[in-house]
Amino acid sequence: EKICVIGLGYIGLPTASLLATKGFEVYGVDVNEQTINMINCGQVHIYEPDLDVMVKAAVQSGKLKAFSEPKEADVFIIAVPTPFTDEHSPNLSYIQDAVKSIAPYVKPENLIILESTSPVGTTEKVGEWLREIRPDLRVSRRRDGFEDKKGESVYLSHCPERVLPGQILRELVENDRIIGGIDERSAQKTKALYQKFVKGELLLSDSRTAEMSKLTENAFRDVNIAFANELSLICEELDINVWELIHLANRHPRVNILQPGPGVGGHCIAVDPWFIVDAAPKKAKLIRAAREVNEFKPKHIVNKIVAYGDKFKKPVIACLGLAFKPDIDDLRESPAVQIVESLAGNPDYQILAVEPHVARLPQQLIKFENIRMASITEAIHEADVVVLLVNHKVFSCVNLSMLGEKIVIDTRGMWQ
Ligand code: SAJ
Repeated sequence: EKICVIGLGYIGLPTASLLATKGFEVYGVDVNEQTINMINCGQVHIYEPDLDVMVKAAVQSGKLKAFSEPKEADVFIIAVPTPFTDEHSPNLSYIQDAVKSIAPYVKPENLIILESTSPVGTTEKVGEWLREIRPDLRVSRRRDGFEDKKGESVYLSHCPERVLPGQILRELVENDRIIGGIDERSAQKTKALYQKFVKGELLLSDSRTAEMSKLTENAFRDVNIAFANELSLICEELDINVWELIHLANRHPRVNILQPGPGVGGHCIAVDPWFIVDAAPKKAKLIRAAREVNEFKPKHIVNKIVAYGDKFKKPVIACLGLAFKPDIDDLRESPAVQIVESLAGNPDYQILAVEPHVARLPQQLIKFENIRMASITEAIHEADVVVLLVNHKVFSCVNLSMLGEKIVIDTRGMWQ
């Protein structure tokens, strides 16, 4: 079977290389020439544990090849980003471009799977877009699948990715998957494919429920983190140690509070709940409030740092961690980066950024002359204020004697 994977990012590339190692002939497609060249040399453009080894094996076996344009295949998997606009509405242009790019190559009996996280109704839109470009094709519709004569249809489903960055290769195989067919036959076809590489259970549903399920999973986590973040703000006012409080409350058999932090980063949890709010603004009150609490948290941390920093004439501020969560190199939508960027707006501040997982500062921080990268020991030695932004394992080596009399703001409760 030939599979064409559109988008070779954090989801598309692991999926493409896994399929290749399972014996499928895989065409990976990406708009970035450099990405294509690197993959065809057996290299990776993103960091994810063990991904380099798998991509190398897949490319060397001849089963994975990267291209800038799709090719004819039996299955098309779309794994492109779904960002949001400034108004918090979903931007489906990447998915629409992916559909346009595969349209000339789609044949009857092909299966199209949308893996990108999508607002409710997107899979149906994919079908509509395809029908507009290729009126000659019979693309399965919601609830009318069985009316199509066998052999005529293009099948369509949504199978949202659910993997956790840092554990992608394991979770890709082990997680249960939701398969939302636009119709029953599309769901069955998709199940038959995923059965060949997924060990977890394959749960069949319709495309709208599958779309909402993915958004719900991330909104659930966001609301739970917001609860912890709100507690941290309340505890600050009431002079209570929030980490101790959560530790104690969690000893109740039915309480399991998550950890507060400097905000919620990454490109999923901070984005997906807005797709629910956008679709049902009057009803999604709690989900919106959670987003607002989590978005306020980085601003609150900045205010706290500034209150201490302003006690010094030209304060040196050590910021430990830039990634959006521990032990990864991913700086996308990171609250730590947002905090550092906001501090750097004050030219009187000298900022020492410590991020052992990346070699250089990200684009949005390079322009500031008052930020430079430093080692843990150098940054702590020189700093007036030490801010722990990410609980990377390496930062647990910092002990109280190293911090001495310095002002310490531990946003993750790591040094409690
Ligand atoms: N965070 C906290 N406190 C916590 C847990 C997390 O502040 O107690 C913060 C993290 O520091 C980070 C953010 O939340 O900034 C998100 O991190 P995460 O580890 O919760 O999730 P992601 O974004 O890496 O991956 C999530 C996962 N979704 C769920 O766990 C429901 C993953 O399974 C999804 O596949 C992924 O989103 C996605 O791509 O949608």
